[in-house]
Amino acid sequence: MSVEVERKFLWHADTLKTLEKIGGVAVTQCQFHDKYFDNPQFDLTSADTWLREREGRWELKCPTLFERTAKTNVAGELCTRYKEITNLSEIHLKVKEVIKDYEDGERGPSLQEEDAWLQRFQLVCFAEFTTIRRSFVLEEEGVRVDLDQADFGYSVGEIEVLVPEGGDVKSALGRIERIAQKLGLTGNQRIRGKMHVFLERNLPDHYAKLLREHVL
Ligand code: V4E
Repeated sequence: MSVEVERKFLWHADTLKTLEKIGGVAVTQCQFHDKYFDNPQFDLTSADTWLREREGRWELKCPTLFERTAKTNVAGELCTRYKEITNLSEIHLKVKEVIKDYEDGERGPSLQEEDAWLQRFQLVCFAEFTTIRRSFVLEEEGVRVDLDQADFGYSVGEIEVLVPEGGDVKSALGRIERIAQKLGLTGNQRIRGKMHVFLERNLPDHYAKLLREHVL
């Protein structure tokens, strides 16, 4: 488990030149398809828990304690801090913790089989899209910058640092802030991610509920 500290921003053609000027090294350009899963009651996303399959790998993001309180307590916090879980057994445990109502082990299918665990928690895909991502590293600061273009017509950038469990989040925030300044980012509002825009366009009622409940 690690903590992903991240600041999103809106990028444009000039961002590529600026990144080069400030020492960003282009590392990859790739394309990936994400499928996000939840049960019909949206228990996971209502708990700000994001389960996805990216190119055959399962990943789950859930808020750190700071993130759970930041929305109401810390005005102007531009960075998000989410735990990132990639170990399948840990993902199962987290899903079980959030979804209380599921088929128990004796009656339900085994967690080991992929389709079976989705069935057991009634998980179905509610969002899927493809992203083209250009990634850069700023070696001096140990920061990565991703420039994403989603296939439904939304582009967003991210300055991010992956902090190992128990690592120095404060230092990550400082490094992100320095890169944000070098990129000339202004504004004191969090920038919306791809999922925000996808939900707003495709599942507006659920999006409105998540906004109302301060999940997003
Ligand atoms: C954590 C989260 C969601 C899951 C998608 O996470 P995100 O980092 O936005 O996607 P992506 O494709 O860049 O993943 P990566 O490749 O970096 O692992 S959907 C909503 N959230 C919470 C959230 C939030 N409340 N506010 C902001 C600004 N971002 C994310």
